[in-house]
Amino acid sequence: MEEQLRALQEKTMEALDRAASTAEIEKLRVSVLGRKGELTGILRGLGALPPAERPVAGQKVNVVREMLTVAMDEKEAKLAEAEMQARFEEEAIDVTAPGETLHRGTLHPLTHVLTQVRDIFIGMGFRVEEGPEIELDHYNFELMNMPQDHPARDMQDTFYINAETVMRTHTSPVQARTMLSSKPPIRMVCPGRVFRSDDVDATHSPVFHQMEGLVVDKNINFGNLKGTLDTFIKQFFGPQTQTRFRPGYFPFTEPSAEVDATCTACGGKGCRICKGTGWIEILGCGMVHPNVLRQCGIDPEEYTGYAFGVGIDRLANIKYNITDIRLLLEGDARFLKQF
Ligand code: 2NL
Repeated sequence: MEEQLRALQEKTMEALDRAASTAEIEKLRVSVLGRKGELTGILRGLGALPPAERPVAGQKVNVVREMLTVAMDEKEAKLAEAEMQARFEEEAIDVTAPGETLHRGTLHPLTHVLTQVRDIFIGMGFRVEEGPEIELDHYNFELMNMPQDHPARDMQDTFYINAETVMRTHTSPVQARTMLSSKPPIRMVCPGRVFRSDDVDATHSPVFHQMEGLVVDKNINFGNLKGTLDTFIKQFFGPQTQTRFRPGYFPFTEPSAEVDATCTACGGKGCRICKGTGWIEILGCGMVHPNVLRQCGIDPEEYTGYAFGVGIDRLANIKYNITDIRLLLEGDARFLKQF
């Protein structure tokens, strides 16, 4: 029995020496000290000894059990420490490593310009109104002083949905609806997408963006129009910008004017951008035609008004020196990232 015991002790110590992980030690613990382990087997075997020898033998087994337990505990503690260190190293995060660059989204240049323009007019007391992109011919043309046979209708190539329905060619119908549904004073701007049957090139697109403005009240005159648009242009392009009003023609205004600003590239001296003139055309405007007021339910004897229309795509092109309208409408991230 003693021989058996010594052999087991030696074998176990050697195995313990070789053990390289806590898992191995756990296995060893079960196979030697466990309920069905070898040492327990020896202890059970004591039943075969004469009763007088049993206590001494039992004590010897217990001494070995004690000794092996301590040895296993110590080695296990050491290995557990090493295993934890290894895990720390493996799972360590290098907080000084450079991060992955995340690309931040930006406002689309059209959104940016529209927001600026809108805010300038809100600052002057205008309300912002929106309306449908699919419109009745009646609102888009008829009420705007362009009846069926009006030559001005040929000026615009219109997408017709059916005989009486069109894709709006300007945002004027939004203003017609406002005049029909409310009383003066009216002071409003209406931004939105408009549609014309144009082929795409650097300066044309079948979809583009417009903002129109309308003021109707008693005693509104051309001076009010000039002051408002001059203020808008100076706020948008900078206080050094000059404006000039040239006579123009629109069927829905009389008199009508085109408004130029001093060239944003050369400041008015003349350059390639303004074709040497020093001026860039910004928008169209005029006093609302009496026919338009009357058809929209407003008495032109009592009230007068002015209106204007500005292309948002064009404003963005001028502001950012963009020479091709397609860049604004195609959503190429390499272009848009710059804003
Ligand atoms: C342009 C010119 C213009 C208007 C739009 C308008 C609207 C109503 C009554 C009268 Cl309800 N006029 N709008 C007036 C003059 C010019 O737009 O070149 N836009 C890009």
